[in-house]
Amino acid sequence: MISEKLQNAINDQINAEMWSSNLYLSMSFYLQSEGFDGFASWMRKQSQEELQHAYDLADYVAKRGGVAKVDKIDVVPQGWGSVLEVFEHVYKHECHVSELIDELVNVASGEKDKASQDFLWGYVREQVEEEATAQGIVEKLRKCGDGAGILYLDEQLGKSRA
Ligand code: OFO
Repeated sequence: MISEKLQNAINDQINAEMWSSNLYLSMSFYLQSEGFDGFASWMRKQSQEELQHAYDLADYVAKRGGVAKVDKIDVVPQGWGSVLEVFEHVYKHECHVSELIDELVNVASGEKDKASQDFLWGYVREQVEEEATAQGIVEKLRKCGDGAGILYLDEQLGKSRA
């Protein structure tokens, strides 16, 4: 059975994942409005992925005898200056999420809950991927500058499964 302290900490993370989902949806709408359909579609998949993270955390809490909770989600930013700015923001945000997940592992460890630590390591590994992916896109965008390369990247990301 999960401790109340860890249950509450995971519930906070569920809220954070839902906030991330809204952030990426907001970015997707911005990219779409700028005519970058590929980037917009990639970002929408990211938004769905974040929601899935929230569902998985909730299922885990329930499986361990706790109660998952839906809370109020704060407003997310909207409108960025450029595609590069959007992806720099994604990278910064994923680094922040990594810190939240690390802290969650610390709580699970403080509660001596081995099963939860094991479950949460999956999220730690996922964050390594998410940071690297965002950083990779930022680097490519920096190389593109304002040139036509950005249209190629838009097309490529639109085809990728995120
Ligand atoms: Fe982008 O990360 Fe969720 O956890």
